Amino acid sequence: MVFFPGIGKIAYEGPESKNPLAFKHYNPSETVMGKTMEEHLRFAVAYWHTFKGDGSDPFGDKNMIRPWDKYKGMDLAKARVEAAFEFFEKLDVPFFCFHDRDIAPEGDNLIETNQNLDKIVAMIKDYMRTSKVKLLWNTSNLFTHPRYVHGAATSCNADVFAYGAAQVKKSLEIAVELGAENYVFWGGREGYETLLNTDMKFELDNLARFLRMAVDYAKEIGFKGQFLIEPKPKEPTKHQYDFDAATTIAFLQTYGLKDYFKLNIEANHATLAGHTFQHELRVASIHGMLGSIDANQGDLMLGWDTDEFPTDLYVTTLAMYEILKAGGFTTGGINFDAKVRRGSFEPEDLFYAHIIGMDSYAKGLKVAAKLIEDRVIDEIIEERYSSYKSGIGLEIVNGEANFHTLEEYALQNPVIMNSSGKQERIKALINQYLFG
Ligand code: XUL
Ligand code: CO
Repeated sequence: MVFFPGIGKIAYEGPESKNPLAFKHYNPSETVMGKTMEEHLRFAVAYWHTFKGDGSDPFGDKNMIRPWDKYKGMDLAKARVEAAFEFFEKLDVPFFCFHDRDIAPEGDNLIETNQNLDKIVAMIKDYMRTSKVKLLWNTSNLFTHPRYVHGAATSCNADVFAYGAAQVKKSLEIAVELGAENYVFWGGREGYETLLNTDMKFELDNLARFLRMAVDYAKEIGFKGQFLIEPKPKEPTKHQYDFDAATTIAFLQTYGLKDYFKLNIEANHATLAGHTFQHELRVASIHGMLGSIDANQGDLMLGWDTDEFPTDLYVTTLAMYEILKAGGFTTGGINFDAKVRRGSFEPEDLFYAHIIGMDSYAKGLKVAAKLIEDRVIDEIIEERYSSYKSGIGLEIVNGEANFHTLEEYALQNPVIMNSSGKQERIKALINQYLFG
């Protein structure tokens, strides 16, 4: 069956095109800094928002028009796979991502649930044989089912810990089966609602135990992909343990797990944590832990995860700047953890949303590459810290200074000259690169 009739392959038509179903900036084969755009950006469609999102919110029932909705149960799961691969091909996107429960429904027990998964995984594998689309990452949904009310690895109930472990075990086997390039841990309900009933230290110890078991099992079954943790500060819990990049890195370091993980940084999670996306990318990057990104954007007027498709060119440019500076993606990529608005309920809106997201990142990539090639920001930074290149600054950096020598120096230099940070001048430069 054709799920998106009337829509052909989305082609690159250039910045002047008036065709809403064409790329204006994303030209997969165009080379930027020695790699094609397709290789740089490694776009992925998020299965949950695009093929399961129904538009429902706390105030309204589902309203999305989806051609696969006439099916039920496993037939619906199969129809979604068909629709997904049609969508991937038409959009010419090289990757996708899913949670276990996105692709197949839960059965009456774990055995039945895993049998459902096996059927759909076999079908996906079959599609992947003839398609160029690969699995950027998969993950386990350890938050929707009522059993996860108090979390999974950090639940107060050991039976829930065990069930979550069984679920991740199965997901890792699926990751091997489908050749996933990464496996993501987003701490769904790993956090707390109130410290009055929470043993925080014990829950963190358990989270580390859980992750250690995952590392061991991945080794046992030969999973070669990269483990990623996706920080988020709140929602659904009041306080999520993987609050932000710095907290997550400190946690991994404390428990001796740092070498086994990188981070999947999500734009909207960064802003919920009170950081810019660029900040979170920089923190991950300077610790050598920038793995992948979930590309979306929040609404600064709203305090929750709105998961909008990315359209803000300033943000996409600075994100691509950080990613290029970190050496670009290796196993990671750009996953659109984004959903169309409730008002955008027609199937075609799924295409418009991905096109603007892909174009926004393609434009961001081009501008960021130009900023790097012209050494615009590099020169500003070099100049700004130049006092550490010689004299007393170099002595500090080389470990040749101490409080005695620094006091002696300060006594001889009573007049200190500072230079302007030139923030407005720098932003003007970036605007020139963005808008020509
Ligand atoms: C939730 C979120 C998740 C993860 C995968 O805010 O971002 O969809 O990306 O579990
Ligand atoms: Co996400």
